[in-house]
Amino acid sequence: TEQVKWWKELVVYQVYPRSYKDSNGDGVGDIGGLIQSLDYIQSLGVDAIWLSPVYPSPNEDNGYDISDYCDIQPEFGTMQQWETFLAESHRRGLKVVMDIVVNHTSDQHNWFKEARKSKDNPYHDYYIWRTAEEGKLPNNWQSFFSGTVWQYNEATSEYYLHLFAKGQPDLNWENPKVREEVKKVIEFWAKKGVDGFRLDVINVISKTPGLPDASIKNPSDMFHWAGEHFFNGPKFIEWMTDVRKNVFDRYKVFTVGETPGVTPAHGKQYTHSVDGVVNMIFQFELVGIDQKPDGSKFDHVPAKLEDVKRVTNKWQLEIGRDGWNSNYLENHDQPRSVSRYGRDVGEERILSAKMLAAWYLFLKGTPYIYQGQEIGMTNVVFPSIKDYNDVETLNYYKEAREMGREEGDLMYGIRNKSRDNARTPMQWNASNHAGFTSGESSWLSVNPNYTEINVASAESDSNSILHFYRKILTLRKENKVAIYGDYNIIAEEHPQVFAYTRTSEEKQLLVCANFSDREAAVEFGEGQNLYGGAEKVLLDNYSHASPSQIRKGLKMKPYQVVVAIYD
Ligand code: TEU
Ligand code: CA
Repeated sequence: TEQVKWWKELVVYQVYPRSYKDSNGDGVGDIGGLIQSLDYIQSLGVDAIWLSPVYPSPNEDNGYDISDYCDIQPEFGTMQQWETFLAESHRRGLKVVMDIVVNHTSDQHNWFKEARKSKDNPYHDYYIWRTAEEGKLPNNWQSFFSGTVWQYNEATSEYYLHLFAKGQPDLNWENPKVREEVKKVIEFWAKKGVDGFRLDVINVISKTPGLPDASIKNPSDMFHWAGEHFFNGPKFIEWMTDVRKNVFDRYKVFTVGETPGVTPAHGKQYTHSVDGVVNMIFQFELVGIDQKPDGSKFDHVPAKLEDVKRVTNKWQLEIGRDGWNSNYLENHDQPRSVSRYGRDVGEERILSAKMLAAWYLFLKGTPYIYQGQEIGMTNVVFPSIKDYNDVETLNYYKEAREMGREEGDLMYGIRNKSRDNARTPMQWNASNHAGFTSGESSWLSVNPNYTEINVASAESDSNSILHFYRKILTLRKENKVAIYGDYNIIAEEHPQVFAYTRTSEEKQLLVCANFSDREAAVEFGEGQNLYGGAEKVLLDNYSHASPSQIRKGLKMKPYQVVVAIYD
């Protein structure tokens, strides 16, 4: 049976501090505002807070470009305030997960400032340099943020590699000194009592030796293209085993690796209970189903339930007993799930957000809830590209316009997929700027729908998405079958309904979610190994009397979700 582990039982809440709560009126979220919000976070029933980076950064990528790993970004507050945040979280029984971004630093980091001075500078080999013939680039790789991965450095007449923004030079993990520095950084935070680490884009640290050209299959889609030479590279396991053995294993911490470009086989290997390197990973297959096959994520097409089923089912089944999944619908890089997989207007926003919540929170694996997801925050419709902040979005727009792409077509993709959809300020109440800041403005405009979608109105509405999340998290805590039970899909072919069971020796959960805006009749034929025994409906997003005898099948209303338990 499944090994019992504390981090398998966690529900993690992600905070993007810049957008969460501003406590000093400068329009930028900060640690003071986060401390003020801890009672609210605790009230959700979550067990841990994953904090996006709060270290000093020039904010080319809003903190994922770090210029000092062992200090706090002044606009967020001080180290003293961070220590208070940690103590106040622990006092409330909340664990703290820090974001470790060590595939690259900021170009403002001292290491890089030194490295770029000269070829024989002791820090030069902390990064990846290449010379190239006049007018040629060292290779044909494209950055995740558009354009070449090579940036010229006058002082040494070389190019440096950056898989992300120009200001995010990749660290050279082949250099043992870099690996030592990384272990020191993680240990600095582990010693402070941090309970977990989220490892940013960790499976790109090992590149194919020689950095050869990529065979261009699909030039516009970075993920499925040049990744052949940096996703899951040859030394990844060796280097991360060293970090795990010499740091993670020596502290009571858990780890989640952010790993784009992985298959379930990688997932199983990386999270293996004996010789894995992290406890769980974020996979990107489910967030890759709604784009044109020969396009990038901005070439948006609506997600299809058959793909949600195919991908989810595969990951649930193939990670196996020795591995472990994380399950997420949103984060600071993804659009809002009710806009992406449900409907984000009117009554259907409430129904579909609740359906999505129950559907994913009862899957097997550690679930992550992103700030605002619990109140059904939606994508934002900004009038113009000038309203956007995200470097990925702005670089994409610029490059696509230069290539002659049509404005309307681009804005459709950006409105559906820009990371800024997740970064508009948290909507606390219906007062000015949604109660996010007492200042005149915020660094990114508040979604105008904050007047109806906000925490305060959700708290006072017993039928709100917020209360539904709280109920689900309570049910997860009360029913261990939701953590450790085996997953099986049922009625797999149904075109509107995703139904699955979670089964342990003594209990069975049945989760039945209608992903469509139409009524759906679903039958659970024989041989679905459905338990007999007493049936108890635990959850239903339609308030009237729930159906009974669900095990045989049921007639579902649009976006209805029903959860029953059998023992
Ligand atoms: O994201 C890595 C990553 O793959 C995403 O940027 C993804 O490419 C895109 O955003 C969605 O298609 C991590 C961080 O989560 C992201 O915020 C950083 O921008 C990036 O690494 C670089 O640190
Ligand atoms: Ca502030």
